[in-house]
Parts: sequence; C-alpha cells; structure tokens
Amino acid sequence: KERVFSGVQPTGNLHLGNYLGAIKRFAELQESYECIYCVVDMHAITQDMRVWGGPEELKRCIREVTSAYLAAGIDPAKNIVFNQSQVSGHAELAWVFNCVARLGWLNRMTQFKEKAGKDRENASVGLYAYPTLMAADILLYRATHVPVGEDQKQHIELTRDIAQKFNNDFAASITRLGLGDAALEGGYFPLTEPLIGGPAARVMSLRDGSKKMSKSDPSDLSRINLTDDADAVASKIRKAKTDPEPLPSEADGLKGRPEAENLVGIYAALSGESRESILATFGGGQFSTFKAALVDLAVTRLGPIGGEMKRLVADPGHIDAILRNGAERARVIADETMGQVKDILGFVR
Ligand code: AQP
Repeated sequence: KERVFSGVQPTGNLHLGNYLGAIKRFAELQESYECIYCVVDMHAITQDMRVWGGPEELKRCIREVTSAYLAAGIDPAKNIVFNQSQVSGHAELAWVFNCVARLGWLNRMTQFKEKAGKDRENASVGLYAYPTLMAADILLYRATHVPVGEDQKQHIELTRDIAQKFNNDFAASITRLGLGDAALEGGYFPLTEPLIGGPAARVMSLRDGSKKMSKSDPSDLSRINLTDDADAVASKIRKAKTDPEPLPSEADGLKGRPEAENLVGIYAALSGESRESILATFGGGQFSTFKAALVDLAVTRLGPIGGEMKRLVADPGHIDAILRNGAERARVIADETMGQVKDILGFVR
C-alpha cells in the first residue's frame, strides 16, 4: 500500500475549506492508502501568540482538530492519528532539511509572504522555515502522497526538491549503506505527489471571491466554521456576497463571477453533484432560491460533524489517549527513518 501523510494546524476556526479541501478527503483515502494524519501543533506556534492564543487555547485547538478528524470518519485504529510535537523526529529532520534547502528556494514561498505581511522583519524564523518542517513531516514517514488544498501545492513542490537534493547529495552514502530504493533510482526519499482535486480544492471567502476562506480572516462572516450551528450557517450563506445577475444555466457562465462560482463549487462538493447538473436545476433563477437550498444542504452535511466534534471535545482524556497511542505508532516509523538519515549523513550513534 502507498502511504499518505497530511496535517492540519490547530489554530482555531476550523472551516468548510479545511473540511472540503483536506479533512473530508483524508477520510476517503483511508480505504485505499495507509494513512498518517497529524495535528501539526509545531506549525501552529510559527505564528504570533495573538494568533494561536496561548497554551490553553493551543490545547483546546489540538483537541478540536483531532475531534474533526474523528467526526469526519477517520478511524484512529486503522490509521495513525497524532500530534506532531509528540514525535521528536519532526524537529530533527526539519533541521537536516534546513541544511539541505537553499535560501533562494524559501524566498520564493508565497505563503510566507502572505502570512508575514509588510512587517517581515518581525515574522518568526519558524514562519520562514515552515516549509522545511512540512517537508520533514511528510518525508519522516516517506509518504508517497499528500492530500492538501490548492494553497499548499508550492510547499509540496519544495518537499520534492528537498528529497531530490538529499538523494543526490548523499547518493554515494545511500548506496554504500544499501538504503537506496530501486523504484526511486537508488534514492532514499520518495518524490511525494500532492493529491489536490475535487470541486473544492480552493474554497473562497464568503465576503470576497478573490480570497481563500481562511481561519485567520478577521471577519467570521467570511467562513463557515465546522462548529457553527444551523442559524449561523444559514445567516452566513444568506449574507454571502453575490453579484446582481441570476445564476447561469451552464458552468461556462460562471467565469469571471468568483462569488457565484464559489457557492456552486461548495454545493457541488457537499452534494457530490456536478456543476452542470446543479446549474440545470438552479440556472436562470434568483440567488435567494439557490442559497436556501445551499443552507439546507450545508446544515444537513455539517450539522452532524459539528455535533460530534462538540461531543468528542467534551472528553479530552479520550482524545489525548488517541493522540498518545497514535504518537507511539508514528514514532516506530519516525525513529527508523531518523536512524537511517543519521547513518547517511555520517552522524556517530
Ligand atoms: N480555503 C480553502 N480551500 C480548500 N482547502 C483549504 N485548506 C485551507 N484553506 C482552504 C486546506 O486545509 C488544510 C489545513 O490547512 P492548515 O490549517 O494547515 O493551514 P492553512 O492552509 O494556513 O489554513 P487556513 O485556514 O488558511 O489558515 P490561515 O488563515 O492561518 O492561513 C490544508 O491542506 C489546506 O490546503
């Protein structure tokens, strides 16, 4: 079986984009892959404490992301579910990759530019090195596939560049130790493929169709949180920005209308219907009719997930036990990789 790794940051406000772009797909992939799903708490602290809220809030968010995984149907017995900081290999391999990756590569990362904003001098070194930690997360398990939203594509490409450079730089050592994989032309790390797809690889803000739906958007109206109740979901969808034209009858008519395209994309992802069939039903009609149907659909699909998340977080001991068990199983794979990486590098142990 090929191996999948992915993660979500415990930074609060888990939203529909995180669900449709990532978590829902995590659950689907458990049927055909060996899956490792991580709550990437070490990534969460790359941002200012005002963003992650301090130790108690971080704990709450770690448990909340775990509860979202479980509520979405991820089975922690069949897959490995854990939080990153419990497996020290992530930090160790990230350091090695800091020494493999080039400054020029990191300088091109658009997420850093967006998150650091204008005050770049005040961004943490961790925020800058975020992509090398992400590469370590993935390659510590030598994962072959990573399901992510569109926004993470550049980081997966960097992960491949790091794997390739490590394989090249240490080719002689890898061969001497017999650690090369014939399927990788004698390389040690795989060139991981991103799994990006479906109608909701990029869910946009409900207030601005040119911005992605995001946890850190100051406007709560911009996103549907997984724990929003039915009234909140209804009010946010009713208030979602649209243009004055009626919905088109064909998918081509959505071009240049980002807000309409986003709402139809959300409907498609939640219902499993194609855009064409949705527009065959709602095309030519008013947005209000379509929005009412979208409210019903969103409440039906998300209500049970939000309810289950609330039930699960009420028992933190149960969640913590799942994370500890997952970390123990993750450590078995991680320790093997780190041992081999140390041998390849020439560290005495
Ligand atoms: N709008 C989105 N549409 C589709 N997928 C999305 N993802 C995030 N936003 C969207 C995917 O969710 C996964 C987890 O994301 P993350 O928490 O690790 O980091 P992020 O991408 O920084 O998430 P946010 O919500 O956008 O947070 P902020 O506001 O802090 O930037 C990833 O697979 C991501 O692609």
